[in-house]
Amino acid sequence: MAIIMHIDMDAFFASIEEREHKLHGVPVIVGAPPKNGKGRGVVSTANYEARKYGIKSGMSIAKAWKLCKHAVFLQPRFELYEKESEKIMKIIKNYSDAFEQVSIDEAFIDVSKRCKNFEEAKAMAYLIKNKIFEATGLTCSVGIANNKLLAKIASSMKKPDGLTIIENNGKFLAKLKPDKIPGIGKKTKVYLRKLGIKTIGDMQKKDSFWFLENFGKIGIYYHNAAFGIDKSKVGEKYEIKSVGKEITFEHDTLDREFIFFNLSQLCKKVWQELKKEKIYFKTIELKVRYSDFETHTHEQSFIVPIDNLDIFKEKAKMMLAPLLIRPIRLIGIRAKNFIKEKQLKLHSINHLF
Ligand code: TTP
Ligand code: MG
Repeated sequence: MAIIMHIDMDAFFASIEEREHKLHGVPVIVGAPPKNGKGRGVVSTANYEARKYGIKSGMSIAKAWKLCKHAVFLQPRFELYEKESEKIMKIIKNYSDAFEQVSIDEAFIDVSKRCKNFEEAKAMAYLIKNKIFEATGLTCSVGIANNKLLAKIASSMKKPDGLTIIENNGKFLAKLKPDKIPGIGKKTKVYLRKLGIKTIGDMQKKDSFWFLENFGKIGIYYHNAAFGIDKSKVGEKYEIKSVGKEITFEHDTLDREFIFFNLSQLCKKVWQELKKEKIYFKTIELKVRYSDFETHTHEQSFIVPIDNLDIFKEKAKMMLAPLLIRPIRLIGIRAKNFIKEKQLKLHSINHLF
C-alpha cells in the first residue's frame, strides 16, 4: 500500500502578510481594496483570526469589510508569495520519492519507499512541518493516507497546523459532508442535498448508475471518491493548463476605449506569465460580466498558435467588441491549449508545408 502525504499551507497569503507586518493575533484580509465598503473585488484569503468573523476566500471585499471593519486589509503581493512557495516546495521535495505541486501552497509527496508505516510517515510529517516553520515562520497542515484523494481530505480536517491520518477509508468518510471531496463545491453540494444526500455516507448508498444519471461522467469520480478510491499517482499531472487574468471595474462602464485599454493590459499580464515558461497557446477564452451579474464566457481556438502579444491583443479585442452592448462590470481573458516553444517551431514548420 502506498503512503501519500498532502501538505497545504495555512491561510497562505495572509500568514505571509501577518509575518511581514507583525500582525499576530490581528484579523488580516488579503484581497481587493475595501474602499470603506464600496470596493468591488473579492477576498483572496484571510487569516484564521479573520475567519472567526465568517470571512472566506471568494467573498466580496465589501461584505468582508462589513463583517470585520477593524481587520487589516492588504492587497496581494504575488511575487513575494511565489518566492515563499519556492522555498517551501524545495523543502518538501527533499523528503519525497515522488513530488507533485498542486498549487502555490500545496503539494503531494509519495513516501512509500522511505516510510514503512503510518507511524514513520507521521514522524516525517512533523519533521517537514518543523523545517518549513524554521525556514519561513509559517505553519501548514498535513494529511497522510493511502492515496492522494484521502491525503488531501485529511490535510483539511484539522486546520491550522494540523496532522491527520486516514486509515479506515470508507468509515472515516461516511460521516463527512460531500464537499470534503475535492471537486465538489457549493453548487454540487446544493444539488446533492436536493437529491437527498447530506453526507458522504449517503453517497455510498447509491450505485454508479445513479451517479451517471445525475452527474454524467464526473459522477463516476464522485462515486469512487465517496469510497475513498483514487488510483492516480503522485507526480502524474502537474501542469498549468491555463492562465487568466480579470478585472472588476470601479464603475460599470460601456466606455469602449477604457475597456479595450484594460483588456490590452490583461493580455499583457497573461502574456508575461506565459513567456517566463516559454509557452504559447491556441485558445483564448474571454469573460464578460454585465452590470446585472449576467456572465458570458466565449472561447475561440486558432490553428496557428498565438506567438505574438499584438496578435493576442487584437484577437481578444475582436472577441470582445460584439459583447459591448450594455454596461460591463468585469472583463477577463484566459489563454488555454498550450504549446511549448520547441513544439511551436515544429508546428510552424509543419504549417508551411
Ligand atoms: P488555499 O490553500 O485554498 O487557502 P489558504 O492557504 O489561504 O487557507 P487554508 O488554511 O484553508 O489552506 O489557497 C492558497 C492561496 O491561494 C490563498 O492563501 C490565497 C489564494 N487563493 C485566492 O487567491 N483565491 C481563492 O479563492 C482561493 C481559494 C485561494
Ligand atoms: Mg492553504
